[in-house]
Amino acid sequence: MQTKLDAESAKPLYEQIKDYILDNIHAGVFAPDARIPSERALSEQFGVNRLTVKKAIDELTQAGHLYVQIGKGTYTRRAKFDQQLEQLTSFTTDMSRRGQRVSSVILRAEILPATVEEARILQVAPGANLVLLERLRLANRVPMAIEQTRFLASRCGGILEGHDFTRESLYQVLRDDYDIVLTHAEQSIEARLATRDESRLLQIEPNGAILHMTRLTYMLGDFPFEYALSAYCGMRYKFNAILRHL
Ligand code: 16G
Repeated sequence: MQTKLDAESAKPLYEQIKDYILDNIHAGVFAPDARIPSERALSEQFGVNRLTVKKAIDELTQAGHLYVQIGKGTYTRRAKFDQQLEQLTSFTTDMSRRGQRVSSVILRAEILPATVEEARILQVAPGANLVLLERLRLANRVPMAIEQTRFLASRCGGILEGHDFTRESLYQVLRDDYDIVLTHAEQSIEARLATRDESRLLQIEPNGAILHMTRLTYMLGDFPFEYALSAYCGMRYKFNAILRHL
């Protein structure tokens, strides 16, 4: 691993410092969520101007490899969760597969009449009862996403009273207790900035990156059942798909 800078190299010094930091992250020398040496320490170590180090750190921060905790220092960012897009899975399944402990904070749980738009999407009459469940989803206590889901109350009476969604999986309850078999979903992903509340709940910087997902999930018989709007933390997720040639 590079420990000295090469003043003769065509590569600018700040780029060489970036390489040094990235190499240390990849080699595990700078562990995830660990503080890296300060600007001053790095500038002394390499015998360069502090501004050179600052430029390297700023660019790595912008690219999502590092984050700054004001008054504390600069830390390495944990690798993103890779998620396949082809499978219809629940948050609990996705995270459990990775050995993460799932928990949720309930933000809203109530029965509400469908608006005209919701009724159109879920193919029910306007005013039909929908369960609204909004949760902050955590993996090993780290906030990952805010999910707001609406689904047909007529199919699953008493679901909010009978279950503790701070720890239970909605998809599992639907399957085990209500015989609801979810078959497929249409999902879109858009980029946007976090609102103030989202930044606070997800513990990300103000205006942090959000991957906004809209999911319409169908049950057996091809009936729309769930309409979910989710705000996933852009810095903690990466979505993958396999593309086949036409
Ligand atoms: C997923 C779904 C969400 C669903 C939830 C159920 C997206 C992108 N994903 O995260 O629609 O309500 O799983 O999770 O919206 P659970 O079974 O763990 O409660």
